[in-house]
Parts: sequence; C-alpha cells; structure tokens
Amino acid sequence: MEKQILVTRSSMPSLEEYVDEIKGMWQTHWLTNMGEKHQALQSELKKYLGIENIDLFTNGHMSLELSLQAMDLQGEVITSPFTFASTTHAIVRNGLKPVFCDINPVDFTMDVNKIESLITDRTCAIMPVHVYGNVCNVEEIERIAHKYELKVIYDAAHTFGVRYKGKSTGAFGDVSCFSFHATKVFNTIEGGAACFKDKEFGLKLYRLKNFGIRGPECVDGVGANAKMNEFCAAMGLCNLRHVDEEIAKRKKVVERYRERLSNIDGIQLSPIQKDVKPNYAYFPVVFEEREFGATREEVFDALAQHDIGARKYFYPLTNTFECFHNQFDVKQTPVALHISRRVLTLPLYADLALEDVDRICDIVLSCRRK
Ligand code: T4K
Repeated sequence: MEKQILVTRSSMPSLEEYVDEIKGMWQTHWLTNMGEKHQALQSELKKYLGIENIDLFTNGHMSLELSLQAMDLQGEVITSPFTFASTTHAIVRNGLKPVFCDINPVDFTMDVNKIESLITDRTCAIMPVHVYGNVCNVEEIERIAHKYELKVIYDAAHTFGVRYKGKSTGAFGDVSCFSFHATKVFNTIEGGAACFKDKEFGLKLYRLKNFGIRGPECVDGVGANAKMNEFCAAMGLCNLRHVDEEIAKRKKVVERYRERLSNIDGIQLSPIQKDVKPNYAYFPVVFEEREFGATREEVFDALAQHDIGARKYFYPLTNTFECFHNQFDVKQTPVALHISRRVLTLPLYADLALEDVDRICDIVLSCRRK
C-alpha cells in the first residue's frame, strides 16, 4: 500500500501550544461573541498584515457575502468565473448579477484589458480574485474603478501572507477578504477576515455579522450571525506564530516542483510575479495534451492510482454551474474555459516531504507519451 497524499494538509500548532492557548477559557467560560481571543487575533493580524482595519468572521465566504451586503449595491458585479463557488455565490446571494470577465492565460487572474468593455450603467462593483495567491493587476483595477466610480471587493482567500510592493493584499480595494479555512496557508480551523478602508463601512459590516445589533436595546439592521468563536481565534493565535516558518517550508516544496517540472513541453506553471512576495498557497500545473502527450484527466487518474489526491481547482467554471441553469454564456470566457479543462493543482503543504514531491513528479512525467 502506497502512502496516501492529499492535495493539502492543515497546519497545526503542537497540542501543548493550543491547550495552553485555550486553558484560560475553563476559568472565564467565555467561548464566543468577540471575546479576548477574538480581540487578540484581530490586533495581531493588524500588525502582521500592516493594515488599520480588520474584522473576523466564521469563514471567508461570510466575509465576502456580508461585505457586499454592507455596500448596499444594486446591479452588476464584474468578476472571474475561475474561482471557488464562494465568489460567485456571494454576489448572487446578494441579489446582484455576476458579469464574468475572462482571465489572462499567464497568471489566471482577471484580464484587466477586458474589464472596461463589460461596464454598463448597471455596473456597481468589481470582484476580482487573487487566484492561487497570484496577485491581480491591482493598479489597473484601481484606475478603472476610480474612472467609473465602482467599488472593488477583492476575494483574497488565497493570499494570506502575500505581499505586493511590500504591502499585504489586504491593503487593496475597498474591501479585501481572506479565508482562514483549514486548507489555507494560515488557518483558524474555519474562519475569514475582511480588511477595509472606511471605518463607517466597518461598523455596518460588524453589525451584519452580529444580528444588526447596535446596542443592548437597539437592533437597527437585519444582520446574520458570522462571528468567529474563541476556539478558532485561539487556533489563529497559535498558527500565526508559525506562519512565516510554514511559508518558508512551502517554498522549499514549490522549488522542488519547479526544478522537476519547469521547461517540460506541454506543461505551464504559475509565473513568478514581479514585486510579489508569494505565500506558495497552491501549485497549479496546466497540461497541453498536444505537447505533453497526456491530458489533465490522464495525469489525474495516474496520480489517483497511487493514492495521490491532486485536485481540479478550479473546474468547472462557476459560470457553468448547474444552479445557474445556463444563464451565462461560457463562450464569453474562453481562456478561463481552456485553463479550467487543463489545470491540476498538485499536493502542497509545509510538511510534504521532498521525496514525495519527487514521487509525484515521477508519476506526472511518466504520463508523457514516449
Ligand atoms: N474564495 C475562494 C477563491 C476560495 O478558494 C474559497 C475557499 C473561499 C472564497 C471561501 O472561503 P471559506 O468560506 O472556505 O473560508 C476547499 C475549502 O473548503 C475552501 O475553503 C477552499 N476555498 C477551496 C478551494 O477548497 P474542498 O471541498 O476542495 O475541500 P476538501 O474538504 O476536499 O479538502 C481538501 C483537502 O484538504 C483534503 O483532501 C485534505 C485537506 N484537509 C481538509 C480539511 C477539511 C485537511 O488537511 N484538513 C481539513 O480539516 O474545499
């Protein structure tokens, strides 16, 4: 029996460190509702990210969905279909219409040259995705948003720890939302955060995550419940102490993958972006059958036969989901369609052994037709 390797594995502190972090709760009995751990994590994150305003949520999705809601938007939101369900669902669940912009074939983020042609008098916002941790063209998106007076909500789910020109991705757009899910570079088990510029907006967002409560005797908004609990915040406090070390370990894994899979005909890797300090969140590989000699499906199956769980992130595109009943024309996003049919994200986590990376690469390369 070969060792099973999954696409990722959650980072965890030592059991002792976590127990030490949560011990005090057996005295206070304070388990949720913006307790001590929640507040401590918020202030540690501000320092780590170098940003002024942040709020924590039960998960990344709720930070996106409620951020959109707090903006009181109506109409159309330009977004990418090459993403996890969450991005598109956050738009649709707010009664807004997603308008899908194609991606660029190099780093798979929104093709900024195609945004302006999608703007109509109903457009209210742009919701780009820093997919796989690749940073969008934030300068051009800002220019367009400013010109047409549009809001920008970044889905920054994949970019915790990434810096662009020295700034955390939390610093861009009107709001930028991280996911702290168990599968992410930094996790709070389940969790998420919204980083924002405008304090008034922050107050509205805060009320939306807490039932619209303004004070003990005043509820003046129809809010949800999306508060991060104390056990999750405590996990975050522990994981944050080790996140730089985790990223450094991931870097070694990614370097090995690059060593083995660069300059192979028919294999396209994610680019090393200029001015970006990466977090090595995902390792996507695009297989062009004609040059490589095998399809993505064949590589996926070969890995599966060895109990290696690569994933087809992000296939299918969100604009082809059954729940949208053919509302959207996938022909409008041909590059996204092309990539989504050919991409495979290979296993990546801090403690993935380099011998295992070699084994994965051997299997991938053995798929090439002789
Ligand atoms: N925007 C974007 C662009 C996103 O990618 C996501 C989430 C969001 C927004 C929303 O953020 P959250 O609301 O989730 O915070 C996973 C994650 O559940 C999801 O967070 C993530 N994106 C998405 C890309 O991947 P699945 O269904 O593929 O996860 P699953 O359960 O198959 O897990 C993948 C692998 O991770 C497993 O094979 C093993 C490992 N794993 C998983 C879990 C649950 C662990 O090691 N520990 C664990 O606890 O969705």
